[in-house]
Amino acid sequence: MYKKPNSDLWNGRVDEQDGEFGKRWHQKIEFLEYPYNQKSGIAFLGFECDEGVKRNKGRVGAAKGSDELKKAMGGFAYHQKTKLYDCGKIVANEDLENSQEELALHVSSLLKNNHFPIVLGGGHEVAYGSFLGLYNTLEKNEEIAIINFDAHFDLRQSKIATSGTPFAQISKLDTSFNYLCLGVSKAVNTRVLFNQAKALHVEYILDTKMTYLFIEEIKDKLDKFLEFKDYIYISIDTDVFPSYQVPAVSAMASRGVELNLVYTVLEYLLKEYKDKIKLVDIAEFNPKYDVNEIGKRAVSRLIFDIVDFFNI
Ligand SMILES: [Mn+2]
Repeated sequence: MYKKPNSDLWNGRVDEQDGEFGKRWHQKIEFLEYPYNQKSGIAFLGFECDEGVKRNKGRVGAAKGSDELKKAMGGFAYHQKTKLYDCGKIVANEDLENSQEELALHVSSLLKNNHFPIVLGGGHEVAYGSFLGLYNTLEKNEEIAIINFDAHFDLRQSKIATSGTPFAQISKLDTSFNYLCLGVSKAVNTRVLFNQAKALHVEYILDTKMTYLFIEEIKDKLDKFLEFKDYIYISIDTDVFPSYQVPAVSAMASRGVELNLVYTVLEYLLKEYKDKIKLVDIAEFNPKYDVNEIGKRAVSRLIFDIVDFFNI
């Protein structure tokens, strides 16, 4: 079910004497409703969903993630030139498959109106809906590259959709499957999942190799992976980060990939491949398990940084 944007989520300090240059996001955010036909901008769309994590037998609570992130972003200083829109949210129900289709419809509409969607989950089941939204706008023979920052492949074979199946679902669509997973943990993905990744020609870098020591190898891998691809979809599962940086997730990573490294990789992608990147989503941020707002601040700051690259 679609819910219109809620202005109550956007609050922050007001420096009245400083005029336009003293403004913060809560003063600049505009509210845009489906079907989103206004001047293009960065479009935050929530996917309020616990159903995927519930079906995957994880710790639920990520449904509240999108509203909490919007609340956290209100206080950011506005440096951007681009318009910022809160586009409301899709509230999922027990019919997850249907809710993913509904999300896809909204993402397609944002893309057709030349917005840059940043979809805020929800569990990682958000990824199937996000991808489907982009996929449904494609002309024939166009290739989407998926870059997923995640401790897990999320390639589990299952009759029903869960937070552990989105990329397996995508691999079954009638398009080539180009998937690079950054930060995979050997400790939490079984050999079945590694075999599944191999069978689907999935590329990956282990969490142990996602450090600054390997930054050139990481960039090389990205360049090779992105050759001949038309569009890029970036998914960020916040359980890729070390638990001390983002404790607010269903499945905490004991090792994880540092926020700063993810920032550097995103900076590289957004500088080198900006025109191809069509869509970003943030998954698995679960405020229920946050500690003193550490996770909320880290994840919202990452969104700030992504938005900030659009100044260039
Ligand atoms: Mn995931």
